[in-house]
Amino acid sequence: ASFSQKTYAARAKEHPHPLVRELLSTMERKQSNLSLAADVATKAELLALADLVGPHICVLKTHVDIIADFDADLVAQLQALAAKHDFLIFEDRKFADIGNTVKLQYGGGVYRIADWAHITNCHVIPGEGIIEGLAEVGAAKNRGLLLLAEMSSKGMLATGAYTDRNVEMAVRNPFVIGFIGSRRFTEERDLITMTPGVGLHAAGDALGQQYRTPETIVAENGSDIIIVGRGIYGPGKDPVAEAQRYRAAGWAAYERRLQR
Ligand code: 6AU
Repeated sequence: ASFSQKTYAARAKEHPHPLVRELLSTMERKQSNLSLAADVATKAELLALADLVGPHICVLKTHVDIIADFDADLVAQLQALAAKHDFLIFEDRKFADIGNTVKLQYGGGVYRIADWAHITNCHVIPGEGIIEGLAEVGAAKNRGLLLLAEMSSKGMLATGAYTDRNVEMAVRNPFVIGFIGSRRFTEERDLITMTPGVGLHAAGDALGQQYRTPETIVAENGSDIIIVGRGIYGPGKDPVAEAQRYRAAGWAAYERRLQR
């Protein structure tokens, strides 16, 4: 059977990568395939949002370079919240340089991403060396990498042969745990898909973002995790109520997929 037809619990038991076992069992335990995209501008806002929404998510997705007052204490506090609420941390860094440079960007600099982010992601535009460079830093720390096989935005160029090359590279690199994209891409090994551009509130934004529903993404396309940002914390929204709504919608779509 397709991995999409198996429960997260069954996949957690069989998965060769310890980080993915942890991720899938967290999803099962919390009955959540929801990741929050916390694109807020300050440390206080990020911590407050993570504490409020934490009980409802499996993964907190950050863009730490947006945070005006980033410091090491933010990382310590995020790790404490991850332990308190039982979620993993995904720094959405979208590395895109040669292997030697991304190694330095991932392990060092101001953010020291590999020290605290369970998951990060990259574009494979430079070729396979980017994966090898990131793996040199992250593999020993039990981290995992997602490849941007597709994007959610209007006019994006990650299509066709480019997407196929992402899938080939993912299959042969054990540091890669899956994809950013709109669907399940392969049955070669149990690579996960996390999908951004999920919303029940709008069709898109003024800058090219496009939204699809949890039903389309999880039940029909076989993706594993929905990533939701402004649909949860946007203007006038109650983040806890919206997180509960997206979590319920994502989980219902997963249950419908298992019935198919
Ligand atoms: O729900 P939104 O539109 O408020 O936020 C979507 C989030 C943002 C983007 O940086 C990110 O998802 N994203 C990504 C990721 C996760 O890599 C890829 C993509 O194709 N589209 C996209 O929106 O934090």
